[in-house]
Amino acid sequence: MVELRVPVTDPVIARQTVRDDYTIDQVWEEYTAAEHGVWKTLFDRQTKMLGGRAAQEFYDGLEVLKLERDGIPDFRRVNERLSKLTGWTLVAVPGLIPDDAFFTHLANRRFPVGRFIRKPEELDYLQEPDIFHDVYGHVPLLALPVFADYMAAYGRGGLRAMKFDTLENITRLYWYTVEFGLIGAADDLRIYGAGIVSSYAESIFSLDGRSPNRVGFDLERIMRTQYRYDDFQQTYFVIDSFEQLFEATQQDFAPIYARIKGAEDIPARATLPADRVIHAGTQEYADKGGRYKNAPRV
Ligand code: HBI
Ligand code: FE
Repeated sequence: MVELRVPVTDPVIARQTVRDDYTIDQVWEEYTAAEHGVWKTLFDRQTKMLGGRAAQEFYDGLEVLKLERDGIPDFRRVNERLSKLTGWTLVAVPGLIPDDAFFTHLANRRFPVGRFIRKPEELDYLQEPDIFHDVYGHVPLLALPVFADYMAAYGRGGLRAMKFDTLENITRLYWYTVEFGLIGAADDLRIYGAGIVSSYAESIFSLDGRSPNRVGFDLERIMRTQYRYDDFQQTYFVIDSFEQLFEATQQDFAPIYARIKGAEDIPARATLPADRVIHAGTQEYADKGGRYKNAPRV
């Protein structure tokens, strides 16, 4: 039995004994009609709003995994399809879990998903990753082999980073790619980051907003860049392809860590002379004090 870091309001989580690897049972039968209703509302709203904004691979993943509007997915059904495609499975967890447990799951191709779903009165903002963020945001791309490989490599890299004491740097890589990444050419940018595709307001802000920078992907640069934890990002990094992302992990990070240990952090708002700048942001949103809840349209 492990100690949870968060208060548990989901009764199906509260009555369970959490395993040593922080997993619990999903108990899909016990989601209420109201909980399925929240999923439907979010799924419809987000899919309509995304329109053509997300990467094609995201839509392909939704379809091949049969993630639909009808209600909260049953992991047993998703896993039948997902495991055949890329060897990944979903496991239920109570919420945020410790970094080493999280990385160990990823390295073994298990994606930890919060069992609970947000309340109807918190559709737009919540601190913890819930089942809508985790499944709608993260799972479609796990059906894509090259992205599935990237995520597993990230898990291994995370465990290694803990030994190098560079957890902050590897977390930035996850943040600026898996959570908040953009993909494509300057005239056809798309979203692939889970934190964006599962957020109504950030889907618009990240792609069409004047305020944030949009800059070409550079692994070492990203590892040095500070990020916003509780508001829209000030810079989004753009990959050309998922192959580029995976290939960037196929090198020894030790020399990179050695270099960046001596280098200064890069502020979240900065663009550098060496950057491939796609859009130089005005930073007007951040300069006015930000605040996710009062999100502007652009
Ligand atoms: N736990 N359930 C869950 N989901 C996450 O995304 C998560 C986590 N624990 C740690 C963590 N993320 C991050 O610290 C890592 O990306 C570094
Ligand atoms: Fe996430």
